[in-house]
Amino acid sequence: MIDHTETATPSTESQEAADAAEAPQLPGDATAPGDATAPADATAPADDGAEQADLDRLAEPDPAAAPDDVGEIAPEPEAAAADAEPEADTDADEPPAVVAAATGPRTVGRLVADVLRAAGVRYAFTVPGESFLGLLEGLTAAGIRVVTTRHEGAASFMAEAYGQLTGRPAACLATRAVGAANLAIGIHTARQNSTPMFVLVGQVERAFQGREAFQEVDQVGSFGQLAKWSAEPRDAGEVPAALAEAVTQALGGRPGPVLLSFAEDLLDEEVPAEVSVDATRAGPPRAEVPETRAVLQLLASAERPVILAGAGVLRARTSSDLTRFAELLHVPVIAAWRRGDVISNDNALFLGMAGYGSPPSVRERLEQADAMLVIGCRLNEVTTFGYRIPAAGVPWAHVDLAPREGGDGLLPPTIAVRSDARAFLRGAVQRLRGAVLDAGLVDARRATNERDRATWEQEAAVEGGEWSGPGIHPGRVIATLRRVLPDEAILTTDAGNFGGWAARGFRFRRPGTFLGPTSGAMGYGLPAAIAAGSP
Ligand SMILES: Cc1ncc(C[n+]2csc(CCOP(=O)(O)OP(=O)(O)O)c2C)c(N)n1
Repeated sequence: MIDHTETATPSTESQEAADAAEAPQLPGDATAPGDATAPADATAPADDGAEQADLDRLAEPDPAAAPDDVGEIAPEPEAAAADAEPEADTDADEPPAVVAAATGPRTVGRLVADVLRAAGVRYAFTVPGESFLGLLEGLTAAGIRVVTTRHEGAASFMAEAYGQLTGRPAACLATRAVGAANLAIGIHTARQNSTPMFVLVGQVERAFQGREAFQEVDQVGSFGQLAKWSAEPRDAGEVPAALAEAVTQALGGRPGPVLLSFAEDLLDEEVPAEVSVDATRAGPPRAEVPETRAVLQLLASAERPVILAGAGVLRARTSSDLTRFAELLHVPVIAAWRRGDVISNDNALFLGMAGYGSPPSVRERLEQADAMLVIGCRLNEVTTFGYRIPAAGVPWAHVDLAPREGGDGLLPPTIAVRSDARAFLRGAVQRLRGAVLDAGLVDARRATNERDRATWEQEAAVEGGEWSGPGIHPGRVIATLRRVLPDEAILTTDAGNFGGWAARGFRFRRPGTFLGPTSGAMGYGLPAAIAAGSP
């Protein structure tokens, strides 16, 4: 047994592409990948004859082709057909409507619930406990569906999985100390997965605090430290500011879990009718035109550039834009660890997933890059093979909600772009449409990409080879799953050497079809699958 590793080295042999099958829509999202109709290959640049040296046009693009509001660019008809991801933040899976709008004074529990609902929370996962009954009542009244589990660990994983899959935060709730401590694994997972999540825990009534009362513990100072931010408001007057900060922290910048601890008696206290909390959030940051131009020049002028793409692309529902971007520049894409569904693995430019289970060609290709775009990826230890990617001396751009700033022995990017992945990609694709690349460079890239793809395909096949047992050949299991599962099926996993077989051998065809903990937490797979199937 190997702690925290998934280092299986599956044997190799070719793997047939699986038959596509009719599939149910992604649960909980009416505009989910099931709506997709075509791979994103319709927007490749024109024929080679048009590809002549004209990098100046990258430097000075037609202003009309680069509107300021890049997020508003309407997709072209063929691009729309290729869009495999749902629009972000759809209300299609609307759970129960608000039972009764709160008019007049509200309890703190109801105020909390109303703010969560306004922040986008539709589901709360919990093992109910008596220390937060006031909050449970508020949730139902506010129109948040409460799902009960048998263990708080599962509740926290379900909330994380729901947030990871939909981009919308879910909540998990637990009773003071004993239940709350069980949420720890999911809080940690949400932190490492950059998933927005609200963690709400009951606390000992205020009159008894400080005496090591029944189930009393410093929740903010203990497992609250696993969260991105945590607080325990002392009285009703502190609650609005704490809620506003919780929303900002959970959804702003690099998203993450926040923990709020409430004394049982505080939840039942009333706040005046005029008390309100502003839960509105500013839109995500967007790349400036000169930044986009600099990134395009970096990739266009390199010989062996590569794109390393992570969860930020999935969260922004912008996989089809990434595919288009890569195709326009002829730059291959490698997925960050556990983000293997970031673009279709059948795309000729996809060169595998980094991290545990990856074949040697993935690391080699990353190390050979002479320029790199890292997008929507925090460059964690596993993805970077121990912080060795990007390699020293290689120019690289980091497009992220929280681009790396350097420090802690980590190399800063050559170009840091604080931007939502979708905003960057849409702007960049728009600029690239009018640009013309050097024909010789394009030919060279095509040849290299074909060779690299063939190497990866050969190394990443898992079905063949000897298997002396026990049980069934794991590679066979993965290959069979690919054959029988519809493209829209969502695969979930947790930690263990078995994960290496899926990491290397499964072929994702749609974004939003994989859920896994970058925390390496065991026990995630089943609750995540249940959450993925939430109605
Ligand atoms: C919650 C949790 N506990 C412990 C670990 C450490 N750990 C990682 S893999 C593993 C063993 C997994 O065994 P199994 O599920 O049988 O899969 P295998 O590795 O044998 O394929 C353990 C204990 C962990 N990652 N998460």
